[in-house]
Amino acid sequence: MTDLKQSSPPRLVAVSNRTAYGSQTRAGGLAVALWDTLAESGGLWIGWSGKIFDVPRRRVQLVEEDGVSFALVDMSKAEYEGFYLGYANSVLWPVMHNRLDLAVFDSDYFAAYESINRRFAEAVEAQTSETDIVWVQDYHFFLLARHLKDGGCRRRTGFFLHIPFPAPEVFRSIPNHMTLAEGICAYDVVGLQSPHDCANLGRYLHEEMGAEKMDDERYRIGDHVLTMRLCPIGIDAEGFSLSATSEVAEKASNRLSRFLGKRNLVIGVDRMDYSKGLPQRFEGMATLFDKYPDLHGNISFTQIAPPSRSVVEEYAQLRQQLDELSGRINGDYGDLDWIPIRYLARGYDREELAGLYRLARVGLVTPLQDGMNLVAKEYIAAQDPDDPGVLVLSQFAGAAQQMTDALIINPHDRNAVAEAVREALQMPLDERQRRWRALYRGICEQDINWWRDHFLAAFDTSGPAD
Ligand code: ADQ
Repeated sequence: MTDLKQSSPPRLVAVSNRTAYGSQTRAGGLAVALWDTLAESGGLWIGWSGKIFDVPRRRVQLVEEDGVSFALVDMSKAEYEGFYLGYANSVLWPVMHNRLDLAVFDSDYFAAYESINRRFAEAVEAQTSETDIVWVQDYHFFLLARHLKDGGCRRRTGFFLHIPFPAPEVFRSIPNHMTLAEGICAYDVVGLQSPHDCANLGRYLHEEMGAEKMDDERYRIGDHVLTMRLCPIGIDAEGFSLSATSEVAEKASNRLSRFLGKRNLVIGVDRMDYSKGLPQRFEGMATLFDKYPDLHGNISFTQIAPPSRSVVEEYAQLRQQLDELSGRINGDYGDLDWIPIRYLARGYDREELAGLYRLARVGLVTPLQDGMNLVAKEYIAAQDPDDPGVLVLSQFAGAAQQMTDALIINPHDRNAVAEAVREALQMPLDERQRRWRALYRGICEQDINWWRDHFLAAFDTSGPAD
């Protein structure tokens, strides 16, 4: 068994594609939770430098900021295209979100993925020691621990998957799925967002790798023991709640209020991504306007969705689809003094967002697949306890497994979306308060620090049975 009973805590080493180095927007969330823990343990954060060079370079730049050390790895243009745009975002992202139809299986992408995972493993080996805990973030690095082991490097390694783990039938369609699975099995601890993800990975490992379940969390695969921990990510609920009444938040909220007048605000906030179900959400709102003419002129649906990964074709197409849909719906239902859908293709800073969430009578979070969805939690944290809004949440967001007091809907069912928004708009104050209190308690109990501690505590019990 791993022995962590030493006088000082082990040093934590985080690995992620992007680090928070030099970031102006570290406020809240994962970056802060990791940063605090790294600073406390004199830790190190390894990630991509953000720089792309025409030719491959093996440089690892060592820098420091606010008590945290960073090891920043460069990529060549070809590596960035094959690893990041290619394998990570055109194979793994679509497949893990159940969109096999969008996956582009190109063997050059996989070669780039392997090579970058090896490069990062070499950086981990060079920059860490056996007593460190190496915590790897997300689908960019399924193979990192495998490469460490193959190079004879012994480290305690954990991996957290921020996105869903799909049904084994879907995962198996990736040509290199067995290599990825061997990658997963090389970690000591694997953290997942929802019970559904745990069930899917558990079944896959049993069927493909012959994994035997030892207890609630541990699987034996050959002579290796893997701890699979259910570890839903949270937010800094109290901090976010405070920021919703900050000066910046109130300024943003006042600006929007002036435009809204007496209309109720229904808000959506998402990265522009096909997993977020934006066209379906727009159609759901069109159904609402169609069924309930009494709402015309009385509500405003505002969707904030800054473009992301716009060089990947599917993302550019989505942008076009949303432009067309919102134009059509506004053309069909709008009037001289009413724009039914306001669609803003840009981001806002966290405090501004908090103010906008607080102003909204309904928070509409309807992804088709989502590992967790932090917007759902932020919306709840931002509400006024005396007069809270209502969260309408997709059953396919990891958050739905925890946030059962939201109005849970199937995002493919436009009628269900319309009816839930209608119900939310009509919900009596006492029911809104009761639902909000339960939801707020939940996000405070399992906040971002709980998430970090719960994951790292798995190292206390990981390893073979005594
Ligand atoms: P994402 O898919 O990026 O992350 P999500 O959890 O929805 O998703 O949001 C992450 C953050 O981005 C939130 O803090 C949110 O406020 C911010 N954000 C979203 N839209 C924004 C906008 N329009 N303007 C400004 N900020 C915006 C992945 C997984 C998720 C999982 C997270 C964390 O896909 O399922 O919840 O990681 O594990």
